Amino acid sequence: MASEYIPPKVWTTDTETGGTWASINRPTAGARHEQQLPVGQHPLQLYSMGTPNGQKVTIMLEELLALGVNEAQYDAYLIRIGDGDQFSSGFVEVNPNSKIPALVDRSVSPPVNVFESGHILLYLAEKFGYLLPKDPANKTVAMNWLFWLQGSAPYLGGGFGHFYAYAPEKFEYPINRFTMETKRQLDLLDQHLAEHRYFAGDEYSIADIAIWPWYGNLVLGKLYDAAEFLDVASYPNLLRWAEDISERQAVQRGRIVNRSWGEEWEQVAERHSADDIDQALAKQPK
Ligand SMILES: N[C@@H](CCC(=O)N[C@@H](CS)C(=O)NCC(=O)O)C(=O)O
Repeated sequence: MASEYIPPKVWTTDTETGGTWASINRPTAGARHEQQLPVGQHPLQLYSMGTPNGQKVTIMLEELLALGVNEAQYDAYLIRIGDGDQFSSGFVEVNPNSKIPALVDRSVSPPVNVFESGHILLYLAEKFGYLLPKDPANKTVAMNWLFWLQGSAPYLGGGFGHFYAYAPEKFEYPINRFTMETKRQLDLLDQHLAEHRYFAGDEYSIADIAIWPWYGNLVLGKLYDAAEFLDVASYPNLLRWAEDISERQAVQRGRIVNRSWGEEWEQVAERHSADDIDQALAKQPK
């Protein structure tokens, strides 16, 4: 299998890579334009988009609200990453890595900036004292799987998803490589869930909230349209867990916040009160 491409001595940015997302990629970090972020009335300000990484945080916030934590009220503003909103000066001040989700906790003075979705889950779990096991052994298990997700999802998203769904052509080598790894991950999750109801045992936790938007959506056919290709029926325990979690009200609410695609009823571009989500869900076809 000969490749025509011979890497130059020094890579430069003038190569047209093509594919979805290519137009926003640059080899430099930092703000590209001046614009401040909007600020709403609630203690927590979320700047995000309803991708799997964004869904983690909105599901977490909806779970906290369902538990009666009123201090978890939040304003969620849509950051359109395809339009480069993550490169505004305001966003970069909150997250210098220019990736959604980013959270500002304005209940404390000075306000605290939190980035990296896994860290946002941990920050909220610790702040409010929910969704992270109290027992040290179970907490360790939850943290194992939370860190696992943060390290593993990029192979699913940046690897498999990119080459299967977004790349300008279907290249066999990377699709094989990342399908192999994705199926290994699915088998790992399936084996763990054969023995446990949730990732940290009997207790639903931030580990499940982190993993579901990626691997739950994937096996339910809601990510990359790849359920058949990956033969997801061969992971019955993972499917059972994914379906179980998708029935949670907070998951049904959180997954549609900051969403700008899909069915019209499920696009809650911004969330400022529970009513924004209630109104969308009321339009859901029965
Ligand atoms: N490790 C980060 C990953 C965040 C991430 O990759 N966000 C994507 C959307 S899912 C993004 O903002 N991409 C915009 C860009 O790369 O310019 C996290 O978990 O928060």
